[in-house]
Amino acid sequence: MKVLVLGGDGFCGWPCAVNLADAGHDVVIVDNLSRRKIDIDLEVESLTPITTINERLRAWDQVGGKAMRFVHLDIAREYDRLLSLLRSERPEAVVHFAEQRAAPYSMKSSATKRYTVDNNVNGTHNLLAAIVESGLDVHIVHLGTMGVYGYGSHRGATIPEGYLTVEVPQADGSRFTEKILHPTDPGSVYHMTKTLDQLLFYYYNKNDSIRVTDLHQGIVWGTNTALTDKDPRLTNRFDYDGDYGTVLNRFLMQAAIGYPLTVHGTGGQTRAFIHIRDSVRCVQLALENPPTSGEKVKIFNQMTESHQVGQLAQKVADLTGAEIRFQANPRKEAIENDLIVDNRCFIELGLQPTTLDDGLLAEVVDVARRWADRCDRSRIPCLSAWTSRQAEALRTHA
Ligand code: NAD
Ligand code: USQ
Repeated sequence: MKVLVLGGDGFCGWPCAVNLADAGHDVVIVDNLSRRKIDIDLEVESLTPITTINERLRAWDQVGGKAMRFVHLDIAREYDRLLSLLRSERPEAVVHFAEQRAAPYSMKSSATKRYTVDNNVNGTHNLLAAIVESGLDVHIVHLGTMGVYGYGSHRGATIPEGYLTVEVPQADGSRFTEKILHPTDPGSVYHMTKTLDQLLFYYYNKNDSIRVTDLHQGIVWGTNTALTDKDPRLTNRFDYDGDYGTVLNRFLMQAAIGYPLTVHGTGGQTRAFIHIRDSVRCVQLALENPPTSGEKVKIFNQMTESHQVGQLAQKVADLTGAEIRFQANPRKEAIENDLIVDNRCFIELGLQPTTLDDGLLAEVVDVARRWADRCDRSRIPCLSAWTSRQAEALRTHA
């Protein structure tokens, strides 16, 4: 099928695009390369050396992959070009990765808060409005986040896949049940944009019957897939810095270079995780199992396991001998939370979860060791504070 991959030059998007091309789909990558520009602005680089998008595509051709095309376009700001692209390509599906995805970056300043909201909300809305204006029947597969549910106390309840069945008491003592979107509880401006995306999908699905699958993805770890490993020019990015690096990849990279593992607070935070290989597989499964016409937004929890941050650090320390260092938490977040997640949709579609114990942790440490000399240690600390109170705690405990 013809698929536009919005944000196909990014960490999740690039391995997904090559996987879809490898599966025989006709892939057009759409990206404004803003992620590469943010690296320049922050004066940091992917730990792994990544080639330009055009070099990636040439390499993909040379290893015999089904050719992909690239369109440089900003989906949040170039509405008319986005509409023309839809009209000329007539895709059956659009996979939407094209958002500013780092919580710490979104909390750096009012400028990055505003950029994150403008970019993410406008981008998603432009896509929806353009699909309606084009008159095409396009299935949107969107990368959302587990963070929409929030990490407060779920009081031991299992988080369902998007919808919650509630019982509403009436004044006369009777009750009725209803299936509603699970209440949202964002923990950063970035996570808030994903909760706004959810409402945009809900509305356009109701009003215009747009078919949407929203993937509530956990923290992605790992770096390459079998396909991006085929040639060094296809190598995926590896973010390790305090703004874009995510917790498990950071711990593995810190262990590789002999930097104490940076646990925020007590390490009691529990989060959902998924390996990049499973992330890529889930997107393909979602694409190939679209909602039917008139079906409400499909929501899948795209995660395979939950772990406490402190326990992850201990696991990495046991594997590598790394030291653990507890730090003042730059985020305003619960000290500890439970997280039990229903992920049956993907399991029923055939996903075979990759788990932390599969030797893949060691593989990431090896990748990080290979590129250790590219690491700028001064960029490891997380300095983006959620409020002035957290900023003060960071200064006091520095
Ligand atoms: P990334 O920053 O590496 O990739 C995003 C890509 O989108 C970049 O190439 C960027 O240049 C592009 N982009 C951003 N705004 C754009 C715009 N307006 N127009 C065109 N292109 C634009 O991020 P990622 O880690 O690949 O994440 C992709 C998606 O998956 C995001 O929506 C993110 O919220 C979601 N997600 C990521 C993770 C994770 O752990 N990385 C976990 C859960 C969900
Ligand atoms: N943390 C540490 N030490 C670190 C880095 C982080 O203890 O060095 C802690 C944070 O305080 C937080 C947890 O680890 O409690 C997760 O942080 P993270 O940066 O790994 O993940 P997060 O900010 O939630 O964002 C990432 C992606 C985002 C995606 C989200 C999925 O950047 O795009 O939406 O994971 S989820 O966490 O399920 O919401």
